[in-house]
Amino acid sequence: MGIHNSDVADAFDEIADLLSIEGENPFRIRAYRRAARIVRSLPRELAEMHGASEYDAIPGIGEDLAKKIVELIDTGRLKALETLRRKVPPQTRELLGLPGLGPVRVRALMSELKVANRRDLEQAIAAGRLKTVHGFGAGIQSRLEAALARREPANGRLQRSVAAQYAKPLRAYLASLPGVSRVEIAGSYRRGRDTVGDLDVLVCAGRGAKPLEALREYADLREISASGATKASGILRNGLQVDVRVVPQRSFGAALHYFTGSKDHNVHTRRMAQERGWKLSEYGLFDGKRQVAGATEESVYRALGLAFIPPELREDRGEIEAAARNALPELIERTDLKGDLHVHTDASDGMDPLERMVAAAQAQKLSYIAITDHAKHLGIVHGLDAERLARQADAIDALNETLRGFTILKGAEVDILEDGQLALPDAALERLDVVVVAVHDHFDLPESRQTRRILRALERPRASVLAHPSGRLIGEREPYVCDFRKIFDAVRERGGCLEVNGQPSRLDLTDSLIKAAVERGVRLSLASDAHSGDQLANLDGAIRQARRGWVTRRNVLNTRPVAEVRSVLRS
Ligand code: DGT
Ligand code: CA
Ligand code: CA
Repeated sequence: MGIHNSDVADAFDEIADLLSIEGENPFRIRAYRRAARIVRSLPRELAEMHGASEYDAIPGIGEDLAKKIVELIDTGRLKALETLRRKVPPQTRELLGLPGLGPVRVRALMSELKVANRRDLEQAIAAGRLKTVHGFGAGIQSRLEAALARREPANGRLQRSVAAQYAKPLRAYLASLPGVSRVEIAGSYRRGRDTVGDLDVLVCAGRGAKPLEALREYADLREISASGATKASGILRNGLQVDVRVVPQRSFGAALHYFTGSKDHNVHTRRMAQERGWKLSEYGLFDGKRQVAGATEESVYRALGLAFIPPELREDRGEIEAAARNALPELIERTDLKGDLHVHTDASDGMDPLERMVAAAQAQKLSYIAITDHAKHLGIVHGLDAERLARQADAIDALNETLRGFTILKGAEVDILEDGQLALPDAALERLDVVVVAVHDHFDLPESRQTRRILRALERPRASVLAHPSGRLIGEREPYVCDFRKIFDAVRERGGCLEVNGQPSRLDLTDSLIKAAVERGVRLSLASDAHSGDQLANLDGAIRQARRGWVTRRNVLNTRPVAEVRSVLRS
């Protein structure tokens, strides 16, 4: 209990930011960033592993970082970070979030104008002092003014995967308490949204049980903000709000339904109850004083004449009408996936060698993966040129000879250049089974140019999967703007695939775009984009997002056997 992986990752990211403001060695900074990324997406809790030697064995975590992880987990503190914070205060670090402000500029603001926080910056702009600093033109100044005036949204939503690191142990803790028979995390978390605003926790407990008292003792809890007989609210150590409600068995299903939401879904189901002269609330479905249903969610839906609606669909986007006609889609499940068409190795920016990625895929019960390392291009670290790609293909052919019941597909992830050309010539791609194409720069082109660029890339004979199609990074980068209808049509007509990227910070094809794509007959590839064996677990996130987009196994190429995948992508 105590330190979660996301805390370690946050600490490393903070160190990287502070070192960069200090103008430290870029290799050290990159090592921290890389470690933060690895740790954040590690499926196992570091605190449950066995200390320095095991951390050291994680690719990307060296001896020094392993020691820091031990220090943080054992003491809850990190001396190196505290020393840095004395030099660069947190408010100064926050300046890095403003448009155009990288570490170099923040350092210049500190040293030349003594600007250490937003207020200082506002005053410097108002006093006209900013233009005296080298590198601060009129353009950046007006962008900064606009951002400061907006007071920045800091919208406070957390990646679901980060919330999960807190939700899972909290659930286990509450479930272990005496008298507690069931615990569910409801709300947007249960609906599988890519981000959550807070956690809504339901505890089923009998009379005499005191789970809310035990909640106060919970190590991850920073403070209790409100507490009553059946409900408490608190803030977890990472700032995430939790609402915990204690519910008796006979109401548990109704409460689970109510607090799972969404609000729109609830409003619609409550109206259906009213049309029958009943009342639906978090306590149950009632005909006057008589309880009609409510011990289980199934009983609530059944009484309303509806098939059970999976939580991912509960957004009032037609699921209630479909449930009434018994015509809900048979949503895809993780076990439907036979392969993964977007996987990296240490040949480019991955952590694990080919053999280890294969072993990890076999452990995930997959029967094929496509190795899609980055092709060489400006700004891509260790990208493969045609020569290295050919050698990797040879290695894959050789390894395939030794494998039974598993196939490695040859592939590459190729940049779509600004003009729609690909970063490698067609000839270099000829031998590959899967060519994943993606935008990695020039995110801010106007809509028509961005669309044209992607359409041009899709015309190339070997381009088969459009990867992370919107480019957003949750909380970091907005999606690029393009005409998705045109892109969907192009992908369908060419017989290619649109990717649902399962990286927890990406999931950039939103649920509604997925639904629109499927309705237009576009085939999907659900991909982990794994950069280490562990990250094949990203497929779970892709599944969740796809389910929210009404996806069935028939919409997804990598539910098909490898021979079919090959022939589809070849034709
Ligand atoms: P979040 O936390 O912003 O990611 O989204 P949710 O959906 O978890 O929303 P939250 O935490 O405000 O409330 C949890 C559920 O409680 C919500 O999905 C539906 C239900 N709920 C909350 N407020 C209302 C309301 O005013 N009317 C109805 N019918 N249901 C509500
Ligand atoms: Ca919530
Ligand atoms: Ca809530």
